[in-house]
Amino acid sequence: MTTKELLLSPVAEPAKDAGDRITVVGVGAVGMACAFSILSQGYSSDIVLIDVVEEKLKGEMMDLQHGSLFLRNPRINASTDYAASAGSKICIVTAGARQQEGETRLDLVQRNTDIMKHIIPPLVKHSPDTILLIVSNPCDILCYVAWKLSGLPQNRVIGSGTNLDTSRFRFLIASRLGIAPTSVHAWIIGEHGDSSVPVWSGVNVAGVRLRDINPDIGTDHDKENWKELHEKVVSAAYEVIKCKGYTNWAIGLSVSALVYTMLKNINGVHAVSTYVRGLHEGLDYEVFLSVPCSLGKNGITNVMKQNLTPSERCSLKFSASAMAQVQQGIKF
Ligand code: 6V0
Repeated sequence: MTTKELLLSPVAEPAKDAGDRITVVGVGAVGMACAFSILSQGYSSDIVLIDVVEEKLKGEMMDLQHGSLFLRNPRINASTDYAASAGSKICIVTAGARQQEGETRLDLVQRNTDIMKHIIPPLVKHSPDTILLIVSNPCDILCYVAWKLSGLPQNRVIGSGTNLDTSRFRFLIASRLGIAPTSVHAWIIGEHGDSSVPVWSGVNVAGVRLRDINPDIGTDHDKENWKELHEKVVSAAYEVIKCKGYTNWAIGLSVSALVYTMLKNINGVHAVSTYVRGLHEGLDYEVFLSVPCSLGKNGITNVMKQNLTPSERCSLKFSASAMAQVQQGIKF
């Protein structure tokens, strides 16, 4: 008899898994920040890493496994074979090229569409009931691409979208006011990128709308120039990339927050990229853009119809037409 047989007296077969498997495709700076964020906060006990670079995959898997004692005894696997991802509740896609200094997110579109063609079909084959959470850029357009490639319903193809931009926005407003970011209620919607839309008309603290006390807030006429905070949100990624080469921690944390609300069926409201055709007046394009959505086990359960001002609606429409134009040039 082996030591194991001498020690353990079997009673029943252990269950195959814990039912909270999350797959992360792409073990670059962003994928690993997502995985680390999910694991360190104990949101899932079963993480699978997928990439095409075998050595890197093995190194990342081993490095995380060696921290198991300080996590909550999660199961951490890695493979180049998508069969390892079977039965995933959520598949987070972070694989692909990233912006180099001076490049916009839209510059990446065809390169990353081609990569999606290798990733989405096998993911869905092994996890037909999964929720796809697209993080690779340009996030909104790749979400549309993933929706087309996967054949999944709209509620189960989600882009991390402006959840991150919203966090940046709330942080910047909070810093100016000297209060906590969680106490500032503000939304960035539209493209996760240069044409994102700050919903200044709804920014409030404790129910006090800042526009009621400063009617010019967010406009060119505002003497206090709050508008610059949105400009800082738009330039944030460019600035971080200039300083350290890539962004990863904030996106990792924002993705893990989405995973938490879906896996635990919380129905929390986040700005994520979803199919928006017909949602607001003038949104006549078949595109994915971020709007506040409630998220649960079935993915997107509701879309919040915000009371946008005519100028906010116009900006959102501009975002949509920009996405539609880029989509026309995609080769599937
Ligand atoms: P990275 O560090 O270069 O990692 C990319 C990873 O993808 C590498 O490990 C590659 O080996 C892997 N990869 C490439 N092709 C495939 C494939 N066919 N199958 C599986 N794996 C593959 O990039 P980084 O992690 O910094 O960025 C990844 C993506 O996230 C880029 O498109 C970024 O632009 C995007 N980001 C999106 C953000 C968002 O808010 N949505 C934020 C930051 C970055």
